[in-house]
Amino acid sequence: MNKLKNTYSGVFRDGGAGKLAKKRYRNRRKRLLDKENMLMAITGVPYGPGQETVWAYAHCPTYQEPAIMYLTGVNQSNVILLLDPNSTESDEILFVNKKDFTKEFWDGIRLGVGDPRSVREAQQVTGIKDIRDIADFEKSIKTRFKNQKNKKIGTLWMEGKAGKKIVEIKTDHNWKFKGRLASYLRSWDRKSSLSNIMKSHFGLRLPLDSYDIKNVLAAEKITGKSFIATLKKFIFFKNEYQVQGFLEGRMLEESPYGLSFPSIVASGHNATVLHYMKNDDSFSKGEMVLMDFGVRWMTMHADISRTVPASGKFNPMQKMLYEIVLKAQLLVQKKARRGITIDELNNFCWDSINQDLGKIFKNAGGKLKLRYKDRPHGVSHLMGEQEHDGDPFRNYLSEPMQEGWMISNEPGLYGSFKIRLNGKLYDEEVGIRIEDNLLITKTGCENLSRSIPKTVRQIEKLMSTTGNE
Ligand SMILES: [Mn+2]
Repeated sequence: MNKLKNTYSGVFRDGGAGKLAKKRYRNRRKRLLDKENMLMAITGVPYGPGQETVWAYAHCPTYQEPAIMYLTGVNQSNVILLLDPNSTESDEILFVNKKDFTKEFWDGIRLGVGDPRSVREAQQVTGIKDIRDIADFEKSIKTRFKNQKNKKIGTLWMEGKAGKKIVEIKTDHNWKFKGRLASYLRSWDRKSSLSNIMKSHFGLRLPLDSYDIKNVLAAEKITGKSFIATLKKFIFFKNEYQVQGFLEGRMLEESPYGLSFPSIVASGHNATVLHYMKNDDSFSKGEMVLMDFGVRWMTMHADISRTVPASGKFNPMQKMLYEIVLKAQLLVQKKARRGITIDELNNFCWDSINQDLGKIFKNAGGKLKLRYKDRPHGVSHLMGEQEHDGDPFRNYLSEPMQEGWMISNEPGLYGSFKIRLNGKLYDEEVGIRIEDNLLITKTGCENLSRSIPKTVRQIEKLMSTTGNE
């Protein structure tokens, strides 16, 4: 059995729960069934990395639709989960492809149906007893639908509010699947309707459980260790991609689950591009380097940003600006607690930075031109099964935060700055971002990335400890 699980490790993530994994996923499905109490169908991603846009995104070991990942742990394309609270036959069905041994010769093992042994294996791995061929999905859901009293099917699609308007994401697999279910309903029963389970799903998924928190801490630990190793070698690196290669190499060495996202390594004025991706510039003397990076552990993510001087030592203006950002970051951490909103955190954060730019920087004779009005981006986003989790329209910004939510804490400062300090003129385009990951707790918050160095002293000290770590 253990051997079997290991064979399927790429397509089933136990989330760190080991033998208890099946129970944990079953409980999640049960809670959704209890909350919605209707027939539901949720789709996985239609294709895996490298399958559609041939070689693009080929390296992405965890790629499943996060809702399916959360409910089943199954990490393979072309699956559908059906939940049916009123059935006496089975209240959950997992639909997968037929076992295809030629395909497995090319791409590796998948859960499949078609011969009794494969079905047994799929049952053993996932703990779901009713496993069926995805080609039979329409037939199966039709039968189940006829037995429903409320003539409804629940499914997941991304919608939110933009002002008074309802907005929807109409390009993803969820939307396509919704269209497919809608066309079934039109032919079966014109009075029936689809119901969006997004709100209840996120309500259940966003507060992390103890396994999730352990997994985040594992991700933070690897991410932090890799960052420290990078700092100790930093003065030998001549450009952005050398830093990226080393940093990502260290992270990937310690996790089979892949990076949280492609790293940003942006030096000098490149750091004023918020999602800088080129990572191909050489370092010039005296500039800072902004890094936004992180690794996954199981399905959880670390999402960390640090800004360091390429030379190993901040100049006086860089230090002044860096500490303005750091002060705002510590303030956000102090204020983050259940009941308050991310909108409120944004006010604390950007007020603090804008006030300090006046009180500290301009007061000392500094001149600046920001690349934005008031605030460059939000200080926090939700995290979890996705590096950016929660509804993509971010309506959660105005909702009171709950215990168990994980959020980023990432103040930044981007623009041109000029000041004379101790008789020396500094004139630079600067991008600074400092990002940690906070868990909202009963009494406040816990900084899950607290052990990753970020003060000027800590960074300069590590960068002067060159050579072998
Ligand atoms: Mn982030």
